[in-house]
Amino acid sequence: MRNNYYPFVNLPLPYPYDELEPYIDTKTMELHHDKHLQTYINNLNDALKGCPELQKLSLEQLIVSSARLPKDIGTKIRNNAGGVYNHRFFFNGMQNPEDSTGEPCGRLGAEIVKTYGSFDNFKKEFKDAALSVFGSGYAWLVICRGKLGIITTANQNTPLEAGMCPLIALDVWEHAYYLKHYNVRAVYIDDWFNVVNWRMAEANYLKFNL
Ligand code: MN3
Repeated sequence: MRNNYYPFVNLPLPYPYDELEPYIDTKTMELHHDKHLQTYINNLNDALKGCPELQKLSLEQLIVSSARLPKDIGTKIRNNAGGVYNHRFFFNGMQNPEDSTGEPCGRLGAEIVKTYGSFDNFKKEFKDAALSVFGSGYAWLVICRGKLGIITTANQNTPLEAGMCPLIALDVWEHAYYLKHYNVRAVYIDDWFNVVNWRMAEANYLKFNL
């Protein structure tokens, strides 16, 4: 089930809350999924409640068309549809550290080495980008005009609005790490690399890069 249309429901995580231990703690996952994501879902449904025309649009269509909507509802839809899309993408892009390949594989793995020189250098550039987000936002590995790129987005903005195809997302809002790491975002980023689902990233890459 993808639940890509109104009314949106909070799909369960694709793994148990404690699946990402010891790198991402159970309590953070419970709050992040059941409270933070749930709030975006509720607010998005609330914004769409009286708008039958907009209810026909998919989550992605809502995001890319939000800029053309009247400012008050456009902003509400952009922020909350983005919050739903970004969190689903982030959660789906992680897995049990025992199952993670630890580094990118297949054609994506080869393309990362070609673009960044080595996986270690990619990690360094991605971490620098994630640390550079001022306030709340995300770091992403994307395809932009046929090439790999590392970008950041503020708040709940998405790469979709800029016409980019996301492969991997890292949520760097403080609620993603504060319980375990307090204010130390750098260690959270290091920990996150242990639970990246590179097979999912590869599947995203193949889907967008045929
Ligand atoms: Mn979050």
